[in-house]
Amino acid sequence: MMRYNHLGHLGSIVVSFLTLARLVPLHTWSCLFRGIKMASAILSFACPSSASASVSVRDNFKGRTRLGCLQERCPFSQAKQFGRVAMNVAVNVSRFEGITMAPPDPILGVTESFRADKDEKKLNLGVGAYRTEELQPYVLQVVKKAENLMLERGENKEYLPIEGLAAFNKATADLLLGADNPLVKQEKVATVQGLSGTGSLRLAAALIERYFPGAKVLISSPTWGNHKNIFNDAKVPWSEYRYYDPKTVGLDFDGMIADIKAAPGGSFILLHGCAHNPTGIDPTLEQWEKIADVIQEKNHIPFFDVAYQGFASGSLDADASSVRLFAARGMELFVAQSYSKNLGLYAERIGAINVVCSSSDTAVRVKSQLKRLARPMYSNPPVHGARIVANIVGDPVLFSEWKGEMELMAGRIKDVRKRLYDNLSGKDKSGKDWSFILRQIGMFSFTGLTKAQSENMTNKWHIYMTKDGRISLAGLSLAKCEYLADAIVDSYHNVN
Ligand code: PLA
Repeated sequence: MMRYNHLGHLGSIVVSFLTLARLVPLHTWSCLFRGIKMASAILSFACPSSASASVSVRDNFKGRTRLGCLQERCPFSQAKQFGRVAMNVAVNVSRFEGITMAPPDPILGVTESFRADKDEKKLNLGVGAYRTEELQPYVLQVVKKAENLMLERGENKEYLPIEGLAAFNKATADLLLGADNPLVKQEKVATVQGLSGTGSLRLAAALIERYFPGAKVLISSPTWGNHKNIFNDAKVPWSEYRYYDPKTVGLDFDGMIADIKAAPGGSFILLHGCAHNPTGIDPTLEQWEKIADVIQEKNHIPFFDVAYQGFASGSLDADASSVRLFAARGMELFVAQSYSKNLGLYAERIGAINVVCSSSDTAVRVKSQLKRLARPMYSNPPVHGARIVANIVGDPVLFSEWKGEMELMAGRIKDVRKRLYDNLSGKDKSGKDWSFILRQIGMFSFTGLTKAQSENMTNKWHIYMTKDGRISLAGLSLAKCEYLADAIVDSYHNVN
C-alpha cells in the first residue's frame, strides 16, 4: 500500500475499484454500466424543455439496440424494461420540444386574424386577392369556360413532365415576351412551369445558389415580404436598394441607380415587372431604360418578378413592357410569372420561371438544371391550372374574353382608388395631399400609415391590413370607401 501513498485519495479510490473489479465477473460489470446509463436516461427525460434531453435519450435507445442480445441474460434488463415504461408513461415529453412557435405570416396571417373577428364591419385589405363589389371571391367566366372544355375532353391525370405542360410553357413565354418575339422563335428562353410566382422564384433562387455561389441578389426597399424569406431559405445572400421615398411618396430613382451601381458586378437585381408591391410605384419607361443601362454596365443579371401582368394597366402587353425592353437589348435575364391575380387562379399554384439566354444551347442546359432542382423538391407541377392557362391563351376567342375581364377587374380597382381619394380629400380638413393614392397603380395602395396607425385601423376599426401600411384595394368595395376613409383619417391624425 505504501507504494500508492503519493497518489492521495483519488489514487486510493482507483486502487479499491481495480481490486473490486478483479473479484466481480465481467458480464455483471457490463450490466451494471448499462443500469447506470439507463438511470441517466430517466434523469435526462425528467428535464422537459432541454434539447439535450432528447439527444441523450436517443443515444441511449441506440445503445440498447446495439447491446440487444445481452439484455436477456442481464439482471438489469428488467429494471431497464421498467425504465423504458416509466419513461414513456411518466414523462410525456415531445421529441419536438425544441421547435418553437413561428410568428404568423405578415400577409397571410392577416387573413387568419380577419376570420377570427366577429365584428360585422370587418374588412380584409391584407392579402392581394380580388373581390367583387359584394366583397366575394371571383372566378373568371373565361376560367369556367376553359374548365368546362377540359371536362368535356375528359383529360387524364397523368404526371406532367418535370418542366410542366408544354402548351402552358409556350403560352406563358409568348404572353410575357410577345408571340412574335425572336427570342422565343430562336428557342433562347428556358421556361419551366412553377408552383405559381412563389415556387418559380424559389426555383430560380435554388439555381442561383447552385451556379452563382456567393452572388448577391439586390431587392427593393421595401419589397414583397416573402422575397426575403425565399432568398434566406435558398441561402442566397441579399441586400436592398433604395426604392421608395417617403418624402415624395414616390420613387427614389437616384438612390436606386446609385445602389445598383454600387453593388458588386454580376449581382442579380430583383425588379417588379409592374405594379410594384407594396408601393404601387413603377419606374417610367424612360427610367426603365436608365435602369437597364446601369445593369448592363455592371454586368448584373436582371431578375423580374411579374406577378401582376395585366393588373397594373389592364393591358397584358403594356405591363410586360419593362421585361421586353430588357430582353430587346439582348440581356440574359430571369423572369418569374404568376397567374394568381390576372387569371384569379390563386389556389391552382400556376406560374413559371423563364430564363432568357444568349443562345438556344445555353437555354437547353439551363432548363435541364432547373428540372434537376425541381425533381427532388416537388417532382413535377400540377396540371389543372396549366391547362386552364394554355386553353385560354391558345384560343383567340377565350383570350380576348380574358382581356375583357381583366380590364373589368383592373377598372374596378381604379374606381375604388378614385372613390377612396375623393372620400379622403373630402373628410380630411388638414390640407394633407392624398393624391399619391391616384398615382399608385395595381392592387395596392401604400398609405404611409405607420405600424401603430395600422394597428389602430385593425383594433379600433376592424380593418385588416399589413403593418407596413399597405392596403389591398382589390379587397375594397365602392360602398366601403367612406368607412375606410374615416378610419384612415382617424388613424393618421390621432395616433402617433
Ligand atoms: N411576387 C409578388 C410581388 C407578389 O406580390 C406575390 C403575391 C407573389 C410574387 C406570389 O404570388 P403567387 O405565389 O400566388 O403567384 N403577393 C400577395 C399574396 C398577393 C402573398 O403574399 O402570397 C400579397 O398579398 O402580397
